Amino acid sequence: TDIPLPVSPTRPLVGSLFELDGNAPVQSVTRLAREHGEIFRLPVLGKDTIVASSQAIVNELCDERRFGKFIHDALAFVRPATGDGLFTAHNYEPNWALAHRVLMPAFGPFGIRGMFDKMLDIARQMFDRWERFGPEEQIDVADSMTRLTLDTLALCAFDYRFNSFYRDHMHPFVDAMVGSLVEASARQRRPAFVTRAMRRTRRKFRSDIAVMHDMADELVADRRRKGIGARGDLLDVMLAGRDGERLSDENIRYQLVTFLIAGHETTSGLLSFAVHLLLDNPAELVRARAHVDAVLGDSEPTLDDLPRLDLIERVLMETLRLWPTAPGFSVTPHEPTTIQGTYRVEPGDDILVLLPALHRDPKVWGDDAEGFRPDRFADGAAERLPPNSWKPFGNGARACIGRGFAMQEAQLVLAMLLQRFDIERTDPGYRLKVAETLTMKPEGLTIRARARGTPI
Ligand code: MNH
Repeated sequence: TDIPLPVSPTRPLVGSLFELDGNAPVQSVTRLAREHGEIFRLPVLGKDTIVASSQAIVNELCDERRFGKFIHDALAFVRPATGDGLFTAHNYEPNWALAHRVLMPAFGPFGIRGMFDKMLDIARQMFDRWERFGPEEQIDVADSMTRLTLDTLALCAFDYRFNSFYRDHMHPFVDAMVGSLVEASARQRRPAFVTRAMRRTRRKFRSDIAVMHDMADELVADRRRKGIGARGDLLDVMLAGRDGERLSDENIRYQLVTFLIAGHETTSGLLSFAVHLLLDNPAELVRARAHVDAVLGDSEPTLDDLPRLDLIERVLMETLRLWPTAPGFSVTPHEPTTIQGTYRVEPGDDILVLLPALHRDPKVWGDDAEGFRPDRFADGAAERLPPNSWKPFGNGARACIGRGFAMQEAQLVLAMLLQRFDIERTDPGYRLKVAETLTMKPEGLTIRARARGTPI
């Protein structure tokens, strides 16, 4: 059954390039998916991506006996920065399994519990600042959350303080990171010969990456000077190794840059979308606030409070359903096979699991798939969903290693926000605009935050 895939309208050579908005590729592909259905072929610049967006199909793709992670272009172009670090390593590269073994325990429940106080440290910095700004200041939510998650990641992972809340301009690492990610993403939509001719752009890309690598190397050198093992953070774990297994200096550099990139943009987007969705759904905001008050009262959250803040966890899960901030991941089959017994695919085919579409599959989520209803995940309801309906953290062995870290941080921060502030939009007519880099974030979302209990 060698049935061709539905093909989206295409032009010679460039394929569907012009149907994709370069600043919003995921949102354009999601619109195309609505037209072309649960699986279709998207040709761009002579390369095809097979786009999958229903639970029935994704459920097959998540069978690791048949399919595994594929390093699609968007990731391949980031490899100059992150090499065979966990995120961008091919399955067959030995450093993936090695780093996975060495790092897993540090990201497990016990490991992240030990990071709670550092998460609290940075959260306090952000909220104290909001409080001192007073209720008239315009707060750019995504900007604030990005400072928070970057500082949290660096403090927890390698005991480094970016001090983003104490500076106007972000740390040079951030400019270098944003610059290199923008260029990596542009390369997907630019023929290789054009990139080869753009000497200045290539030089800038190389120097941005050098800035990030130099910073990683400096962190390692600094730790070696101060002594390995006293802190027990991720950097210690990587430098000390585990059961006689150790990562190379080059690989540690790649992991550091990987954590800095993968570990903050996504969580910052999650927190920003959560704020947006709660403001859009005042009844849910009131409910979430009452829940936080009931669990915490006036006390600052502790580690032991988190399991009892279950509604906050559901708010975050529902936020990730509607706005999965890492909007897709790609797989390829181990052997030639057919999907749904119909669509023929081969090893090396790029099959993209398009999360914003999967997460709104009406067969799973019903007619109100577009609605924000955290109670979809109440009391074990998530386990009763069809398998592989909700995949914001990817799949199987290659799923997100930072899931527990991100959820702990986001739960703490959202609970504190609701506990400490009344928030409102500065622009009541705000319509959601989603900015895309490798990840998605709400753009132009600004709020005013009034410390609760202060007179109006
Ligand atoms: Mn994270 C892999 C989403 C937070 C570090 N992450 C993935 C994948 C998704 C993902 C999806 C799978 C990608 C693929 O298959 O190609 N990650 C998220 C989301 C959040 C997130 C939505 C926050 C919300 N991730 C974090 C944090 C860290 C992190 C925080 C680090 C501290 N993620 C990783 C790493 C991988 C990964 C490392 C690669 C894991 C592997 O392949 O072994």
